[in-house]
Amino acid sequence: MTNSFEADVRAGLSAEQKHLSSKYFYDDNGSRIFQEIMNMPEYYPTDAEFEILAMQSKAIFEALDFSQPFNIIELGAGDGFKTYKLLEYLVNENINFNYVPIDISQQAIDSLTKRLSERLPGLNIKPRTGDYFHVLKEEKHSEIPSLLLFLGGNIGNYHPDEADELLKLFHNNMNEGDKLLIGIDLKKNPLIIHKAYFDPHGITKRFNLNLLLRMNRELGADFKVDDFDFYCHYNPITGDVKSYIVSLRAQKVHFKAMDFTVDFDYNELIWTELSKKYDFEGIDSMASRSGFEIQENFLDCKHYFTDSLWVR
Ligand code: AVI
Repeated sequence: MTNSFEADVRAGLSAEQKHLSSKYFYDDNGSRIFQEIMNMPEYYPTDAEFEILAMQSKAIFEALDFSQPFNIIELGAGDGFKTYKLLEYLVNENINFNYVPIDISQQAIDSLTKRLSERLPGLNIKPRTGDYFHVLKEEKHSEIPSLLLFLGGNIGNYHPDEADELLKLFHNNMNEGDKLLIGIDLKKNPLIIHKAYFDPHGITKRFNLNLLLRMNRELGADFKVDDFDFYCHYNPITGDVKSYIVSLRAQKVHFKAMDFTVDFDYNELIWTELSKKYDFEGIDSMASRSGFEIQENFLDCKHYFTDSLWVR
């Protein structure tokens, strides 16, 4: 991971428009800060998806129409809180399934496994740690049907071309009849989206600036975090939330471990994240571009978010 981190940092900070990938937000500190984001009242996707899974687990299970046993493979499981209600429903109904959570953070997977084993002792859990691009490829085709979970609106963090590529990769690693439940954040009143990302507590700012601390620690960089700020902007036409780190002065940053120096202009930006919002037309075309058929959309009561069930 460090080698591709190093290469991506070098390429991203050498580019005309500086950029870093938001996948590097999630070291153990970043994963902890993301938990704080999910607990903020302004960050509606967590509550919206929790409501969908709490209120509609039965409908989702029935829509699967799977023989038992089956697998539930969760990509980017995090602390698993969002999935808990679905798992709880299935365990309480004595449904025969294996839960295979995958996450990049060992700490998140450990705490998820511990919590779930305590709270749902009847759950058959087979945790995996790693980059799910790789882990999914490794997962052998199974004889039993699988439901892939890609929840939390993570697809919004991929640029449309990369999203297509990722969904095609899922498609290639699924058997015919397997299903994908994908969480997608919907376009809505721009002020609601703005507040969720430009939060008044400064937690999302900390989430972004943690990337500078990570580069200091892992790549020997000398970023002075106080010399950088955070900015983000929602474009309601395209549905793009774009997040940036802003250099508050002209400055040089040296990466000791990489023999690399970066010059920042006053107010220069590093683009760190895309959090794309979709409408149903956009969801339809994304599904068909990657070879899936949409079976059903499960929405929260405010219609902020959908867990969209796709069939391979
Ligand atoms: C993980 N992902 C879906 C979050 C999002 O909403 O794009 C990450 C995040 N970035 C800022 N706030 C939350």
